[in-house]
Amino acid sequence: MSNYRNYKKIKGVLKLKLSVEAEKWLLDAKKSGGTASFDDADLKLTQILQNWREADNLDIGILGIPFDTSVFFRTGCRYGPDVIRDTMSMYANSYEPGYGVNIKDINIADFGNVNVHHQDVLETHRRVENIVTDIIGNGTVPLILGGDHGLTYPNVKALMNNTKGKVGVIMLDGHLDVRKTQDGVISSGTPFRRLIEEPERNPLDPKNFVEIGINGWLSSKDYGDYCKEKGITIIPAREVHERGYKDVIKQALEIAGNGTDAIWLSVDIDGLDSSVAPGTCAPNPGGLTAHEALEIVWTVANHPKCAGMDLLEVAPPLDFNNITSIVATYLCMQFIGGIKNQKYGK
Ligand SMILES: [Mn+2]
Repeated sequence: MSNYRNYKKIKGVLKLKLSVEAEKWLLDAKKSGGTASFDDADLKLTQILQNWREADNLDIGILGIPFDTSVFFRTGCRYGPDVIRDTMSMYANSYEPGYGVNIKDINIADFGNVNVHHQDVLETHRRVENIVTDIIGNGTVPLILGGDHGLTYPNVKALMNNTKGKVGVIMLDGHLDVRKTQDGVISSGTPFRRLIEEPERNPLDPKNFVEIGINGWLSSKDYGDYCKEKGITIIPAREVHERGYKDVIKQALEIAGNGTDAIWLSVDIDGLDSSVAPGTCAPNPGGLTAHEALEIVWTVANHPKCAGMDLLEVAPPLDFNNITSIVATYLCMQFIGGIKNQKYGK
């Protein structure tokens, strides 16, 4: 006879009860892996996350958008937010010895995921813009986990909604993302043309827009010409490798910060080389190295005008050994640490 049957027979009621020993080794399901520190000197990111509903003010708010309806071919980045969170909860500690930065005292919460409408791109974008506008309106810097790159339109629009003057954008990406809205359909390749052409208030001035990491044979000449005509600054991945990221990021911050009130950082994971970011719709051989991307994110986050970041196109079903979610986690931590350093110092 099983123990279960014995239990019922002895107690006379059917009530779930685990032993003290069994309960001790179970984690809260929402933080799976997160509090599993084997050393009490460790302080994990998940241990400093606050409940946003109870917080007075937040420096940073994490938000997931599990939406990939706008991806052309290989979908899967709708699973990005939750897998990146799981990876963060396992890997992310609160101190970076190289920078000497400790994020222990930053006010940070996870807002969870947007309840998206998988069949309706514009309705999803409306919900996202609404939520992110409110988050920024509370003085919180959003760290947004996508989701497809089309979502950068409502994300940056939310910053525009909160800004009197212009917004500059620094984007890491293998692709130009200035596609036209073909047959009325918004794709993951359209966000930046939309940001330049659609907002009624403070549209993106192409002179404040920098694309870093452009690479490969996946773009069209029409769109290259569009970027040139508009005055968008394109810094191909090979130029970053040859000039060095420090010089590139200095130029990018000057352009995105010139006459603007705020800078948005948009990271498409396919801007990174496919050796470190294979788990995405369009992997990019020859893209930015992990080192270049990590230092660019760190430097932008340290700039006083940096007001938010989105990290897009991580597609766990296309990944190998979680490698893409791990580099995504590192990029997120560079951003969190950079904002901490920007606001409070080390
Ligand atoms: Mn993109």
